[in-house]
Amino acid sequence: MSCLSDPWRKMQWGDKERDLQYVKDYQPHNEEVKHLRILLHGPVGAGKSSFLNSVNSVMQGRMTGAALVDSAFAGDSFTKKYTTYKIQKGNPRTFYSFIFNDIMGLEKEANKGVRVEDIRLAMRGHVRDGYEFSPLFTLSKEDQGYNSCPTLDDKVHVLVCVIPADTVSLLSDEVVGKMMDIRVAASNMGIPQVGILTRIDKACPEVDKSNVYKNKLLKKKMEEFSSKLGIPVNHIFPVKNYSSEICLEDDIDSLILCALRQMIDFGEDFFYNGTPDRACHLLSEMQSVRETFQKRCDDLDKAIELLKEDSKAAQHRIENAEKCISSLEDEAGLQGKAAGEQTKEVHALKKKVIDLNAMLHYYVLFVLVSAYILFAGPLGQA
Ligand SMILES: Nc1nc2c(ncn2[C@@H]2O[C@H](COP(=O)(O)OP(=O)(O)OP(=O)(O)O)[C@@H](O)[C@H]2O)c(=O)[nH]1
Ligand SMILES: [Mg+2]
Repeated sequence: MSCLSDPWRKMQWGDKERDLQYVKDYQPHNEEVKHLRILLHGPVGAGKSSFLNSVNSVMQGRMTGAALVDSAFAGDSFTKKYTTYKIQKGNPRTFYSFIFNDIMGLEKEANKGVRVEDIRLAMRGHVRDGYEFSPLFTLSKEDQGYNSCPTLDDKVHVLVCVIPADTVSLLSDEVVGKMMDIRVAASNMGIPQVGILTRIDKACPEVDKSNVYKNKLLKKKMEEFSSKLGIPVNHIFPVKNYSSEICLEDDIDSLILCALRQMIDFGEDFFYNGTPDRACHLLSEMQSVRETFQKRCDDLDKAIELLKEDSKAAQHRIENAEKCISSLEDEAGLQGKAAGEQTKEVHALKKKVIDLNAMLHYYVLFVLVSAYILFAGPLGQA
């Protein structure tokens, strides 16, 4: 494809050092935050991890590879965890004032790739560093990876939509739909958005990296990106990530630094864009307080339900015990009656024995008297 005689976007080429100094000196103009948080999102294999490696390399002045990149693209997202990348400033314990969050890529199928709801939670600061995304389940409040009280520092301050130039035309409606949902959520939270068009060398192998804005095909790709996702063309930046190179190149660095500088400037709008963003921030704070409150109420409801079940079970046991007692009482009553009858019988028997004894005494007396009469009379006469 032919080139334009004049670039369609003005860039001050060769001013790489100025942009580098700008991003190196950057400090957020808000005392509540230590750093500006930039979240990268986009389809699987778009070059998200490669972009943050490229930024790291430019800032360090040497090739680096902190984020793992998939060199043999196998279909599923290579990045699985929510990972924060800080860029070292010289000595190992000091870092630049902007940080990146890399996430799992988006996929066409509903149960594959990162879930839109998880990205919403990440933007609100609810996802802890190291959380492993599940394509099937959204991060829940009970999960260890859930940060229930995010600070302004934990929230995302600028959202970067990463699209590969060589496949922008092939983006499925489903992936575009997911990205639109994420964009709408970010807009509602007052998060500024930037787009980067990666893999420009793949889409236009003949592109002159020292003046990408003269390339007609690339212009068309950026317009396609803009119309598909609704991001204005002047918020989209073409980049070539370090992928096969072994040394830094000025033209590649310039594109990366230009994109990074814009991210920082757009991100600053999150803090200082006046009332709407501040209101959005307060709204998001209120939302998180509401969520915490709702969670407590849910817990209380659960506890009450459990107590109700316990009291039902206790009531049931009491009823059973009462039934047992009454049947025992009935049994005891019957046994008491039987015992009374037996006592009566014993008394009757005793009486009989006494009567028999008395009869026996009379009988013996009678025998003795009779014997005396029979034998004492004749003996006296004799
Ligand atoms: N030629 C070229 N290759 C690139 C560029 N950016 C990324 N790549 C390659 O594209 C492939 C995917 O890049 P990744 O950085 O892993 O993409 P990702 O968006 O992090 O992908 P997931 O983590 O799987 O979602 C890798 O092989 C990279 O080397 C680029 O600008 N030019
Ligand atoms: Mg990745």
